[in-house]
Amino acid sequence: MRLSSLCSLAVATVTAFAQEPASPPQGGEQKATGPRASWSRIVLTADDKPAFPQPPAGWDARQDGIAHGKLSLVEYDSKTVGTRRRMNVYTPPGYTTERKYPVLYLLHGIGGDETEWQRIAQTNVLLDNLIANGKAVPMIIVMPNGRAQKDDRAVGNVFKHQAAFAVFERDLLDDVIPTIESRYSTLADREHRALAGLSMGGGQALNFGLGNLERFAWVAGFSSAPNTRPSEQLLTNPAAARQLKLLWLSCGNRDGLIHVSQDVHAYLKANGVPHVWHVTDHAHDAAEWKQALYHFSQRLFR
Ligand code: FER
Repeated sequence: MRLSSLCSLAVATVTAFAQEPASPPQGGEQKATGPRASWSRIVLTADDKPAFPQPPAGWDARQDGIAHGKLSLVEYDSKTVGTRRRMNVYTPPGYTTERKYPVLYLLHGIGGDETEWQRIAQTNVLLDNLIANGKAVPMIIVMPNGRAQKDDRAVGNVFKHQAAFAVFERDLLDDVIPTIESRYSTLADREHRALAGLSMGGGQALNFGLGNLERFAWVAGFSSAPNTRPSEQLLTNPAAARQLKLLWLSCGNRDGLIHVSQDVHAYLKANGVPHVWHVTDHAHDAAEWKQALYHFSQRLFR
């Protein structure tokens, strides 16, 4: 599926299949402990502003005069799903087994798969440019398929795949990460392992990252979807989040899901948990996620 059509598809699908209210609920009024509302009226607060400037010219253009990393579609046997699954892996320019690299696990949205990040953000181009300019640490980026079910293609009513997005916690921890750490030259400790995602993948990254602080020291939700656990369940012990090197929330101010991230930001702020809250003028779209990855990846593993 083309991501450019995801937003309208998601809205249409929610209306058609998920029995969401025909008129959106009032933003900011949903209870933090109940299931999260879906697309809602946008109510912005004074905190909802950019933490970073717009990327400079050329940031997303392929440059010929620099060293390039490599993309590989990697197969692995998933004990969790009982099938052979695929992930897209970026290795940085000059990747060598004589060094060990930190790893960013980067998760897609509800209509995506292991190819989505590459298609919408040209992950390799962004990272090649940042690494060439010394703005990002050379890292491996793993883009798995977050729909942990036997047929993991993004076809049909993708909102029916929500349970599989939760099952993916086991696939990630028990299958994906061990596969990567056995086949690549990695720094295999929490301080060199990051988890981020967009929308449905943002919810996964927050749920799994904050639920497994002993595994991840860098956690980011981009435009996180309503699969994000209510804040009190997401982070039962706010003091424990101080072990994180970076906790990141970002969203576009034209995104009807911004209430999800606003709730988490408010909870973190009320509990004194350090985090980034980066709000741009984008909607629930690729432009938002691309610049989020650009800014987030520069702050990783430092
Ligand atoms: C929802 C609306 C949107 C939802 C998920 C999404 C789980 C995900 C959107 C995306 O990944 O782009 O109500 O519920």
